[in-house]
Amino acid sequence: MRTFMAATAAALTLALAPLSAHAHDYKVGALEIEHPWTRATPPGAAAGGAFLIIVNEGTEADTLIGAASPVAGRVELHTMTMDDGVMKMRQIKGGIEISPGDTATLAPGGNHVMLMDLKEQIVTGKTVPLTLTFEKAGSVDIDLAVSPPGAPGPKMNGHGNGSHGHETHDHN
Ligand SMILES: [Cu+2]
Repeated sequence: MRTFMAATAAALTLALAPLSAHAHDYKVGALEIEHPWTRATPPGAAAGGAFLIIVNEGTEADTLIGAASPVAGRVELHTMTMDDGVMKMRQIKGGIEISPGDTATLAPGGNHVMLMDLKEQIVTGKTVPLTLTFEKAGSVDIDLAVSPPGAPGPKMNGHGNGSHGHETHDHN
């Protein structure tokens, strides 16, 4: 009976998987991760930005403290600032805090996750695994959807943004 129940549960999980993949949202603790995406890279590119929305539905602040991906030698949290009219990126020390009820938007031109020392080319239409680690909620494995090179936003309705590209700057 136990085996039968387990098998049924597994079958149900499989049946539901395409639905959750389509929604492309993830949950860890009180945090909701929405629309994670990245851009296709040219062959030999050293780095690429990854973007997502984090909604804190809980009653305590939490902080995105790190990330990792099998396609990257290391993953950093970055912010972009204007310096003498030039966009510059720098690493965010101490992570990205999300207050209760708040939304952190990681998007081109602003805070983002940076995949550094890329081990493989990121190809349009595939997905890239990424593990996010939060101070309180712990870790969650997500898949980044891959948009074409230079895409201003994830490939979906109503979520485009007019920010400038992120593909031209240099990390070396
Ligand atoms: Cu960056």
